Amino acid sequence: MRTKHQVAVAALGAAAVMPFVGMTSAFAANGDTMANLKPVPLNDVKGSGSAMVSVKGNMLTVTMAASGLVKDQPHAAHIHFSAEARHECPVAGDDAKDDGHLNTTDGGPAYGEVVVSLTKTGDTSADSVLAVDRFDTASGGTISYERGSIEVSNDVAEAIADGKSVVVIHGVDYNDNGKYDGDAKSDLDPSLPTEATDPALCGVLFAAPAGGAATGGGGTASDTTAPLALGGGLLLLAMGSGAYTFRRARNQA
Ligand SMILES: [Cu+2]
Repeated sequence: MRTKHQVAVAALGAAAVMPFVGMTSAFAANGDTMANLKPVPLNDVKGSGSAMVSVKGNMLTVTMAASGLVKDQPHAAHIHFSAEARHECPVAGDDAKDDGHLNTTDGGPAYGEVVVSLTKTGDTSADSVLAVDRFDTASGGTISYERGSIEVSNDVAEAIADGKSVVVIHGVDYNDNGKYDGDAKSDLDPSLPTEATDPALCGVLFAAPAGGAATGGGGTASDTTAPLALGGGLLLLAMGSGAYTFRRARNQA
């Protein structure tokens, strides 16, 4: 049973915390988001993966796991967002040139511009969009990525927390010879083959359910949870037990 003294301390504690909470929400976004990474249509990708982005003010912590990528080749990876974009992954109908593949530009109307470069070291801004020496090279076709203290603008932080941003991992292998080559040049950098920069995996970062994502293992088994189980071992470890249910994932192409 509580004494009057204990009640007073509890009340004081709440009073001290509440102005801080109000201040935080007034200036910045907060929240956890999750993306189920699936193959981009038309690009001959069979991999899968998952990503979690935690937003605290202007700072992001990103955890990402993927498998089935072109082995031992640099894979540029970004968070994309533009206010005018659809906040979706591209569909086959986005193939503007009708050349049978979706390059990075084709996906623009769906996912927008690069707002964060998921480099392993150094700069994480859009300036590092093709900093190939600082992206994961997918040893054995697998990426296990984790990085904190990624600073973004207020607008980007809010967009991510609101479920409007998209994670894209680039790098495909149309002729299936284990490397980036071919005559078609990248739409981003003509010195690179288009295989090096075409989008491979994509997923919208949806807001995780309020109060945390853990459902105690009661999540519904479906095709949307299978890739997470395959590719997201590291991620699940980071999140603790329980499975996310991607309520809107089925709407993605
Ligand atoms: Cu990208």
